[in-house]
This record gives sequence, C-alpha cells and structure tokens, in this order.
Amino acid sequence: MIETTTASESTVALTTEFTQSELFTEVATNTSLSASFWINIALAGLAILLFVYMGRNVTDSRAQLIFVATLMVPLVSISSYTGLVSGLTVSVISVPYPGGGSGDVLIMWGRYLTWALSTPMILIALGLLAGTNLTKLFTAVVMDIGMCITGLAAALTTSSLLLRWFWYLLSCAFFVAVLYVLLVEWPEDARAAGTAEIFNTLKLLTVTLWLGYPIFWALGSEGLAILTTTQTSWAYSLLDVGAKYIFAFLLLRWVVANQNVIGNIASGSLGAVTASAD
Ligand code: RET
Repeated sequence: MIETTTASESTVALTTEFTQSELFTEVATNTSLSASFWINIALAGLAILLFVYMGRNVTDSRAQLIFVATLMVPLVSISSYTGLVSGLTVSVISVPYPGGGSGDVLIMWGRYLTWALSTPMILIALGLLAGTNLTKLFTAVVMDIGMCITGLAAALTTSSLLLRWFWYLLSCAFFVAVLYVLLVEWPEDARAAGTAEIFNTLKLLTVTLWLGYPIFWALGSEGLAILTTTQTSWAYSLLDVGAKYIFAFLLLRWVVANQNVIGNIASGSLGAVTASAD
C-alpha cells in the first residue's frame, strides 16, 4: 500500500517514484478500484459493437458524421480505462494539505487527458444534431479542451494548494462557456433544425451528469479528500456510464430512426461543410 509522507520528504518532486509495474499491482490489488475500471472496459466494448451494428445502414452524411463522433466516445473510453488498469496513466503524487504537510495520493490523470478527446466528440455530435454553425461548435470544443487540460493541471500541481484550486477555478470558467453554448445557443438552433425534442433530452442528461464531475473532483481524493480514491473513481465511472454510453445510445437510436430530419439540417456554415462531403 502507498504510505502517507510529510511535506519535507516530497515537495521537491512532482511524483513519488513508482514503477509502472508497482502502480499496476497497486491498482490490481484494490479490487473495488480495478472493478471501477473494468466495468467501463466491458461496457465500452459492448457499446462499440452495438454502435457499429446500429450504424450499418446510415447513409446521410451528417448522420454518418454524428455516428463517427459518437463511436469515438467508447473507443476513447476503452483506451482510457486500459491506461488506468495497466498503471500507465496513474501516478502517486504528493498533494499539499490545507493545514500544511502533504500526503501521497493515487492520481488518475489519464482520465483528464482522455476527456480532452472524448468530450469534444460528445459536443461535436450534439452540435451537429442542433444544426450549429462553425463558430459555436469551435467555441464549445476549444473551451471544453481548455476545461480538461486545466483540470489535468489542477490534479497534477504539487507546489501549492492555492494553485491547485486556482487551476480548478480556471477549469470551471471554461466549463461555464461550454454550459452557455449547451443551454443558451444550441437549444435555439435545435428548434430551428427540428431536433429540439431529442436535443433537449440529451442536453438535460449531459448538463446534469457533467456537473457531477467538478463536484466529485472537489469532494474526491484530489480535492477536499472527503471521498477516498476508490470512491472518487467509482463516482467518475458511474457518471461515465450515463454521460457516454447511455447518452450515445439515446442519440444514435434517434439518428437511425430520423435520418430524414438530420438530412434536412443545413443551417450555418456547417451545413455547407457537411453538404460538400456528399
Ligand atoms: C474537472 C475538474 C476541474 C473543474 C471541472 C472539471 C470538469 C470535468 C467534466 C468532465 C466531463 C467528462 C466526461 C467524460 C466523458 O468521456 C476537470 C473534473 C469543471 C465536465 C463527460
């Protein structure tokens, strides 16, 4: 097991040195933690097979693009969780405590890194469904990437507690921009595109579940440490089930049944972009 150390022993290094095999063993011997990873590997695998099957007869180019973006979500997820179980994308770092001192914490930094690829895919799929223009899609995607990378910085900062939380706030600021596009801009676009009903269902699911991530970061082992690493991991893993697989299934099921509606969306500059692919 990983021991707690004092500040003086560990402030010099970003990480406490563990080999990849040691981290792999650390994860593997914690049955509950590794179950929180393996459950997602299994679900992502099933989702990939199901979505490929569901998309077999999709011919409309915008619908195909939605399929590819959405299929990337479980593809990135299976890679992400494989990184976590193999000990490749976890580290033990010395996190500063509010009262002084510090403690070694197993950080699942691979999650934040891979979110920078999976969450833009979710937004691209939602934007295409809403009939967004390129400006709004670009805004949502870059703000979202900013959120994930500053979240990664928050998790990996060891120099000062204050800076960890400053990164967290920066990440939240990026998140607000994403929420603005999701809650204000795209619902209007979706109304014009005739996809308001499904868009609003998916928007509600997305906004509700996505809000859970910063909450669990704050409560979890990388934040206030009210939850243990295993509990934090389960929280993220369960949020992932809804935000990725259930979200993707609902979206793709609707797209398959409503290709004609998708085919008629031609708003903004993205209409031209996808039309030229025909
Ligand atoms: C962090 C911590 C810093 C503040 C904020 C966060 C938000 C994370 C979100 C993650 C969503 C992930 C999903 C993954 C699916 O593949 C980085 C936890 C705002 C919203 C949906």
